[in-house]
Amino acid sequence: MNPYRLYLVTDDQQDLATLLNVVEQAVAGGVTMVQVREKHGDIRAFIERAMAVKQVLQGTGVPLIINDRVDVALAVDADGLHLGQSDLPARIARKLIGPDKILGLSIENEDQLNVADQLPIDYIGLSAIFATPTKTNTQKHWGIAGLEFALRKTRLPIVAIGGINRANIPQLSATGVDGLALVSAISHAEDPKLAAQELLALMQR
Ligand code: TZP
Ligand code: MG
Repeated sequence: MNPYRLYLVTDDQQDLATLLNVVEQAVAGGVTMVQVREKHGDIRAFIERAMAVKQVLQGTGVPLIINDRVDVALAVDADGLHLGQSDLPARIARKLIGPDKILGLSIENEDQLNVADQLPIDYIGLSAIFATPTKTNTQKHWGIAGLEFALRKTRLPIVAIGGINRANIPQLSATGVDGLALVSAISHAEDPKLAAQELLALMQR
């Protein structure tokens, strides 16, 4: 099974109970991977939230990925780590986490895309596909044409992220992209389980 297919990235503005409910429901609805993304709290809080998400994922087969911080990924023995361009370099991170953990890297421009295949990473997060209020400090919006360009350019699986919702999923899926990563379309849905189910159904058409 393709683990990247429907990739939930958590919303760090949500309190722990809400976060855990979102993760539980989203997994029940078919989410295939979960990244804990914490941009505001301290490392201790990050570890606590990641540990709690890990417990929810226990036994589901859904991998837990940690955003940005190799120390947190190691502390909670996560399944993987997702790095940005200003985080630990991928080669160093790979040495620290070992060969078997999943390592993802955000790619924000064509120069970064050109060197991605030489890095010891498992997948690319192509950021950002569309403008999104969830992350406003993005370098560019790849759009559908940019996504198609990137898919031709790299041998690595690509996960599209940024502004993905029900309206644009058919177009995104038609590119053959490996996965779709979302924050708000699942985390802010009234019913995250139903949202995940509906998003997957749109991908299958
Ligand atoms: N990286 C690029 S865009 C983004 C991240 C973490 C946020 C995506 O959030 P949403 O709500 O799915 O647009
Ligand atoms: Mg990051």
